[in-house]
Amino acid sequence: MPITDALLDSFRNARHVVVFTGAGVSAESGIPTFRDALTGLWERFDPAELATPDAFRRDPALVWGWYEWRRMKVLQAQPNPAHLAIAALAERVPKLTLVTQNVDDLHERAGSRDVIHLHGSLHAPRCFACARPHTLTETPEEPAEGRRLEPPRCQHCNGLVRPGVVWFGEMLPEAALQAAFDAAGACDLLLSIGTSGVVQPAASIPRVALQAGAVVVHVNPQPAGHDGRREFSLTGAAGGVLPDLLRMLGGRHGIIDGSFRP
Ligand code: BV8
Ligand code: ZN
Repeated sequence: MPITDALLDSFRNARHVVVFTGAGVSAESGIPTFRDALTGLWERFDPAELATPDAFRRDPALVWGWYEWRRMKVLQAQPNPAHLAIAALAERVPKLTLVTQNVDDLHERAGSRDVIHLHGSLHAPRCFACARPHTLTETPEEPAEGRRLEPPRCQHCNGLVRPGVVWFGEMLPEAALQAAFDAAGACDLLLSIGTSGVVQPAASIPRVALQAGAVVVHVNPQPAGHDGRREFSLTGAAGGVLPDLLRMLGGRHGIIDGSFRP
């Protein structure tokens, strides 16, 4: 569906916008989504299997190797025009709350502030036993196809260090989840970008906004919900659709050839 004047008006009149992102917003930075089949050492695994406390107990080196491989990919990646457009949009609207399911830091590296990470971060490892934070000194140099890698040990209790992400079957950080639901319930417009809307409770956030009377706009190459009244589906890659949206919103800020021109 094209970006209509009615939709642009909804953006212009919005006092509070929530931007809710999934793996698709980082796809154009070369970060595989969860839909993309795993490769190399992990190709025979389902991500939802690997991203569990049981998988880590069973084979810590397999799981730690996977996360260090992902952390390496993220450190080698750059924010893409979608991340930049979201950071620019925050300057264009009175209030913007950015909620992400992603464990990368590409939103922050694009200039977004106060990003709510529902599922944790690749850059916040902690001890699996005593939960104390652990500082990773070296930059991961993982072979392209990945490898098993023994997790480091906790300096305090010698426990195994685990990635600072929320695994399946684990509770989400209470404050982040509450802040996300509060924002969804109070916003005028929610932009849902690059998510398949499968993983709960995060996947309920767009519906909370819709039920609270907000306009919901999905950005995804895969068509999503669309009733033409308060729910819209902009089908396309976020790195193309979002700069277009910002350009059409016009005014001071614009994204020119991928880099933000103040
Ligand atoms: C919990 C961190 C309480 C780790 C992640 C209710 C019903 C059914 C099941 C459940 C339920 N409640 C809870 C569950 C269980 C489970 C769940 O939801 N399972 C699913 C599989 C059904 N939820 C949990 O376990 C949650 N915890 O409920 O705790 C509890 C506790 C104890 C006992 C009982 C209850 C914890 C869930 C969090 C798991 N951790 N990530 C890591 O990263 O390794 S989830 C992870 O997967 C991501 O963070 C993200 O949330 C999800 C992947 O989804 P997306 O981001 O949407 O990505 P995906 O690849 O799927 O899709 C990409 C999309 O982008 C596609 O649509 C594609 O078309 C699009 N796209 C592609 N390119 C582009 C694009 N879009 C735009 N531009 C492009 N260029
Ligand atoms: Zn410890």
